[in-house]
Amino acid sequence: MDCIFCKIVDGSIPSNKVYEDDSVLAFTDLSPQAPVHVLIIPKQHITSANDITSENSAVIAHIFEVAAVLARQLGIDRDGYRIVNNCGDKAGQSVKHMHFHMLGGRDFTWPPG
Ligand code: DGP
Repeated sequence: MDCIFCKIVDGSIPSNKVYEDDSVLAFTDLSPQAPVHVLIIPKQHITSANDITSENSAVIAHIFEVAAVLARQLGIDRDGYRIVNNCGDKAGQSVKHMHFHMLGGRDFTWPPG
């Protein structure tokens, strides 16, 4: 499958990894939008949030466990941070392998753009 994030998972595209285990990988975003900008992805290819099912949802729960650990490691847990999933074209999902942006190190506005 021609998927950038699957290639990051298999190592054929390099990345700056900040966390890895059997089912989840986290790496810094190529185009950071905040002082801390990490992408947390399931290693298995899930196209978007539309494709979460009872069969694959355990990895989503695990991603949020990893996020809590990473927030502490990255030093953003106390000040706060934002976790974002863009689903589909209108939300600006450019990579069709589901991922969560973890953004921190600055103030964020609401509502998002
Ligand atoms: P989204 O627009 O929500 O689909 O976010 C995709 C993000 O992926 C975007 O912030 C840029 C990042 N990105 C795209 N290609 C690469 C890559 O090859 N390496 C890394 N580290 N990040 C990438």
